[in-house]
Amino acid sequence: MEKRVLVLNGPNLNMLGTRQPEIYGRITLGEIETAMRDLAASLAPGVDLSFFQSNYEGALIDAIQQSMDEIDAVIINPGGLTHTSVALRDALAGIGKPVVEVHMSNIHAREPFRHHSYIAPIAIGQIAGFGSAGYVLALRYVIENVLA
Ligand code: DHK
Repeated sequence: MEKRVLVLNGPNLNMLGTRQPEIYGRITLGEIETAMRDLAASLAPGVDLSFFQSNYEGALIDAIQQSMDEIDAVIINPGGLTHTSVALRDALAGIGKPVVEVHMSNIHAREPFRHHSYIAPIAIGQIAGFGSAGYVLALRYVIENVLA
């Protein structure tokens, strides 16, 4: 049976490519999505990826709730909501699906307010600091260890 992975990106990640390239690099979100699709196609053609980015907390929560019956795992970079959103954490915990948290930058090496994640305790794990490779690593993990 086909497996589905929801890939969520929170506020400001639509600006990847031009936003603070010294921190986030020059790759765009579209290019990251292509790299993830390429990995899925080569590793697990039966795995379907759906992508959603929003600058709005509620829109992300709606997307999580609306897809809950159709997905097998979530890969999420919550952006700044990582450090603020109990509601996003509750939504992810509430659907009972495996979650992998991704960050482009090493949040633990940045400002102290970025060191805490509300999402990390309800995630399988967190990947931070590997730039766009983190998304691809997360997908590889999900395909080989969660969906297998
Ligand atoms: C992205 C953001 O937008 C920040 O608010 C986080 C995360 C870090 C990232 O590294 O991808 O603090």
